[in-house]
Amino acid sequence: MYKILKEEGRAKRAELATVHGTIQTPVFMNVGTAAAIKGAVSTMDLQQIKTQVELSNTYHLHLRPGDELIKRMGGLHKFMVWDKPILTDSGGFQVFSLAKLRKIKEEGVYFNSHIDGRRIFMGPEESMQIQSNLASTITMGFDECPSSVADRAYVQASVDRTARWLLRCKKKMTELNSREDTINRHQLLFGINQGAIYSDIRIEHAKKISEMDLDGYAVGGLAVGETHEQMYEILDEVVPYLPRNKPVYLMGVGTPANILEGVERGVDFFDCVYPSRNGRHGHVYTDQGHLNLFNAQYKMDAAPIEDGCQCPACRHYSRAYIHHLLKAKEMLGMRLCVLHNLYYYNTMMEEIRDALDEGCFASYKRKKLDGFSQNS
Ligand code: PRF
Ligand code: ZN
Repeated sequence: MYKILKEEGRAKRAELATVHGTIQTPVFMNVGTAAAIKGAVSTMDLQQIKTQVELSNTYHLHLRPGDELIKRMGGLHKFMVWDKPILTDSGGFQVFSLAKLRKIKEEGVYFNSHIDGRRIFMGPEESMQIQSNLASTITMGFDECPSSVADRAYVQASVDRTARWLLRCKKKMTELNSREDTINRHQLLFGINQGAIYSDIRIEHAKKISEMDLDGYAVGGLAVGETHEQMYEILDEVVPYLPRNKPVYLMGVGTPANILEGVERGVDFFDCVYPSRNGRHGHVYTDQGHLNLFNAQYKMDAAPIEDGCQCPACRHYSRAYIHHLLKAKEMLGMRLCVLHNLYYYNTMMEEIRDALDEGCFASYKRKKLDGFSQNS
């Protein structure tokens, strides 16, 4: 059950009740593609850094270790020891970004695994079966994410097929949820809007999928090469055509500034590899913009990454120590940066929710953006 608690313009403060607990939105989901947050971050750590939802990928877990193995191990929650919500992406996007020799047909996609090259088929039914085996909290519809430079005719044909695929996903999910041997029989299904930068195609698709009465709706196909301004424009145009009384998820986005702009436009859910990927490269986020701890200027800096930050890195360690760890290629250096970054994102989402609760999101957003521009 999704409930809007407060609104400010189009921005929503809401909650989504699931079998794995209630998600407070707006929320940033922490990306653990192959059932692990990269940077040696465990699910025990996630409990310390305000993570509400972990995100894993159908494509990766199907290839390795295999979703049937995970089902036999009791499902993804038990396997990775995480009892809060998990969202699984459908595999659509990863097939298109990682797999080799793809062939798209009406029935689904034939591709070669990026791990061992073996030929695999995945269509809407397969994606739902895999996500049901994983027993995640929220599943995503199987979609094609056309390139941001694809021509209009290609995008139209692709989006029409993605809409047909979504109907097949819904039918299959309904069947799986009614089976005795399904681990999580309350799996939710979110549909994904596509249409590249063609707003009329996106709006038509948004209307069509809104009628399918799904548990939530995602805007996919953004942050794939278009400018930030184009992305904001598309959100301005498309979000009003998605049901207001359902959660909205902006896939693979983004920077702290992108998230603030997304919230303003009515987005509830976000996910992105930036905090973990950048952390592994010594890039850390602060309210004054980002720092690169590899930089020699931090060699003797006794301050924490960010003054007042209560994350496991800042509570104990100096910039100088983390700089040393990074230079010495000690894994702990990466780990501390990733923990700080995820804590930073999760804390920003908490501040956003508090600001919405108090009706001062607009001024919070302005202040936060002003801070970022000091040092970036
Ligand atoms: N589709 C799916 N997953 C995604 C995307 C998409 O378009 C994106 C686009 N930014 C990220 N992850 N299924
Ligand atoms: Zn910190």
